[in-house]
Amino acid sequence: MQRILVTGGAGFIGSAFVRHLVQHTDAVVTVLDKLTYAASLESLDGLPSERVSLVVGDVADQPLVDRLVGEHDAVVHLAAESHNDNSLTEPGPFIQTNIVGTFCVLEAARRHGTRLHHVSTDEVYGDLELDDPQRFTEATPYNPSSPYSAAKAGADHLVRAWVRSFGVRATISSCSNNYGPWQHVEKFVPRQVTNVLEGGRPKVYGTGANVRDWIHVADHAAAVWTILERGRLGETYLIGADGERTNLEVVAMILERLGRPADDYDLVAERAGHDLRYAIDSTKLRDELGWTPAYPDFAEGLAATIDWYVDHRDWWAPHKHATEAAYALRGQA
Ligand code: NAD
Ligand code: TDX
Repeated sequence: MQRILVTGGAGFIGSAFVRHLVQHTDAVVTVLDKLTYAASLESLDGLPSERVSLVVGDVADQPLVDRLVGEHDAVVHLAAESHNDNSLTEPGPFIQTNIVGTFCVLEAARRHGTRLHHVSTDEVYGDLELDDPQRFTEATPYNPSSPYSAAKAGADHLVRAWVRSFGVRATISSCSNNYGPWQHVEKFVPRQVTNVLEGGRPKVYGTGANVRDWIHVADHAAAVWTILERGRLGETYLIGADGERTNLEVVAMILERLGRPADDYDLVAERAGHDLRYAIDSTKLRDELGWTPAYPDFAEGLAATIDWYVDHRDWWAPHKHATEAAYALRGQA
């Protein structure tokens, strides 16, 4: 039996990881989460209280993090400000949580000798040309574009330095774009689905030619557990499910599923510094650790996710108005 501390465990991916731990392991889990606007306690509803407990607090609160890390066998660190558009409006919280928060986790892991897995993103590598035959690998140089991805890159560099300089027992994973249930309506897929469900239209930045490499959140969660269990210390693993689609292709799939015409969307203002394309080569994770996605068919996973949003209006509707108001202020509504 392992005691695992999950920072950001009330968020979209963190809660999927906690559900994975409850369903597939005998770990006892503590969630440390500040419960920002992005958190959802409903995503943890129904989990057994003898297996999962919640501490409401800040990952940048060093004494709190030090105590909690000392009480656990492993830390999986997901707590972050996660939305690029917010980082362009107000970068401060991204520096504080993503960099200072990771520093606090690292110092605690160093002091207590606790195993750490740090959850990062493919965005640290910057972007690729649309026609580039290459995909990101673990050897791709860091080249982040936005305050969000630069803060995540900064955190990754701290983890690598703490591994090398202090022998902290850590692994890093960088995953591509996640989709699935419980994702906040600010993100691309939920925003477009709920726009349609509210009688509006999808809002696509720029030309919509940008490519993202989609993976179901349950596959990301399973991959993180695989790396925590069997990953080599000090290594980075890229997580992806070969799900490259242009934004317009995804919008077309959403419109079709919801019975709307294919051209029923709006092109809106471009995102500043908008990365063109992300694409993950996850050969290392697959060959070395034997991970494969359980949701290899993006169309199928997306359809199930759309249906989930149709069925969970009570969950997302209270957040929709404020989210769209923020987009309107940026000229992206
Ligand atoms: P999210 O925004 O849905 O959840 C983040 C969680 O962290 C929330 O519950 C929030 O309350 C919590 N949090 C924020 N600041 C905190 C703080 N200071 N102290 C404690 N808790 C805090 O994000 P997500 O999409 O679930 O992403 C989780 C992690 O995965 C992040 O580190 C992100 O960079 C990474 N990631 C996300 C994606 C993706 O597609 N969403 C892809 C690759 C990597
Ligand atoms: O309304 C929109 N219209 C639009 O065209 C929104 C919200 C997004 N977009 C575009 C921007 C991107 O090309 O869709 C794509 C996906 O956008 P986001 O959902 O904001 O994701 P992205 O910026 O790619 O970052 C995501 O994947 C990597 C997560 O939010 C990050 O946390 C993760 O690290």
